[in-house]
Amino acid sequence: MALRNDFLWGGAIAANQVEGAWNIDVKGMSVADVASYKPALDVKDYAGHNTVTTKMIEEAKNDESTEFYPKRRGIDFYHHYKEDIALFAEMGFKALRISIAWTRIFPDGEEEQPNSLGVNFYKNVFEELKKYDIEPIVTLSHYEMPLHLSDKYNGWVDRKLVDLFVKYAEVCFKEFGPYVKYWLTFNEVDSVRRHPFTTAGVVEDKCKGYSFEKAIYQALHHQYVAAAIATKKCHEIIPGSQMGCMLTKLTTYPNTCNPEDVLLALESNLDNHSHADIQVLGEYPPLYKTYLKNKGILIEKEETDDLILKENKADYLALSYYMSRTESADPTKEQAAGNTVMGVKNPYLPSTDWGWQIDPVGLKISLMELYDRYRVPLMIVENGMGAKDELTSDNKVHDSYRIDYLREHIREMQAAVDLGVDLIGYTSWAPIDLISVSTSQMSKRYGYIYVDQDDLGNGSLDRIRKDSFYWYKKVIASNGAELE
Ligand code: BGP
Repeated sequence: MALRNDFLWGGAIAANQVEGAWNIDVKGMSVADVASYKPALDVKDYAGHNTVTTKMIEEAKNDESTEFYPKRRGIDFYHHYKEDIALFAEMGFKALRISIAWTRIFPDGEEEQPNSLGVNFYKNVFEELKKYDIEPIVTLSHYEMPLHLSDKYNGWVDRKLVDLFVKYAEVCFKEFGPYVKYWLTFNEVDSVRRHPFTTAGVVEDKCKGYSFEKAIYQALHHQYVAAAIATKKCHEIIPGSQMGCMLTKLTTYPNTCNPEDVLLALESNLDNHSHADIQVLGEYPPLYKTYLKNKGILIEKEETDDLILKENKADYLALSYYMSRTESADPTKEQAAGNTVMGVKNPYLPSTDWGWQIDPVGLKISLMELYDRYRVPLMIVENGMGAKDELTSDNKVHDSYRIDYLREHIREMQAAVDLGVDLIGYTSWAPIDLISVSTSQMSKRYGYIYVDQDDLGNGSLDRIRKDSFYWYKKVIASNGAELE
């Protein structure tokens, strides 16, 4: 079985990691603008490094530099978007996943009227994509909410955020509806649990009268409700639109057939799926409800919340997939890193330079699992390999390791489609080098296009085609048939 003829091949980027221009054209500060450079991030301790305090935020606000806050400069897509989109078009992209920076539309999140300069910027980007027939896939919130809403309300803990987000979403639907059919609400909504500040603006030392843990689950609930209301508005405002939800697919294996290992893996997978259950199936799963109850966490809900979730399910399920993880009941087992998660080292899998375990078959397993469970179209909206690239003296990047990674994942993706999985697209992360979410490094490169910039922001910002650029071009032209 071949991939569908209208298969959405392309790439995915996020505003906070590419745009730069953090303080111009009336843009407000976002949570990403205070994310510091962490070159020595210990991949064995992601959790510790995700702690964000009010003091750290205040320090960042008083520091104008972009050197230690690299997401402020990104790769200056704000001024290079025409050049970058032309390169994506040269590769034959059918789709580009981008996100809208909420702070360009509502700088503080609470203004009465949207910022026309921000609206115009995205209209220009969409016009440019249209020129090349590239379908935009747009995420409304990708780790870039207004910092003001974190400061004032402790982010999504406050119900007020639901209304503010819906207002922002409505502006996007009205302004960009003529260009955009495919939407996503929250990037990796499950990540509120792993990095609550980045995803939901929640700061531990601001939790007064409630626990940090309660704050996290409350924030998640508000995001689910906001996503459901946004889905309804999207359908009303843009006929024929498709609203997806997005999950970090963290497929977990048992380390052995010891039932204790199997149970741990099951719990981890159920936990991961619970976020999609709420958004695609429209309700909190029973086991998840009991889990929260046993933890003593009572989520504050409005009377109509359950109905809102039930009536406004996601049209499709988008996922990011980078690695798999393994669980063991034996605490002495060696650990391995992953996408802001840890797990037991899997002896069958190699790892990237950042210690993420490479598992193409895991992608096939993930797609089978998700399609069997949800029966809605799936879209892979992130998959890729962060690596240290070397630019040769004649301006080439021979990134055969990246080609190998992507080839094997695409192969397994096709194998899942052969088995009957309904897959509508694949946008790899990321088609162009950008600033890493977890470490804010530039040197963790994902692109088919090399960007001449180092970790401290030195460089010409020139765009250079890597070997993988030519390879991906052939993959798209052959609709996935030519992978070698
Ligand atoms: C995903 C995020 C992306 C992206 C990617 C790679 O979870 O949605 O924004 O950055 O991870 O992570 P990193 O940048 O830390 O390598």
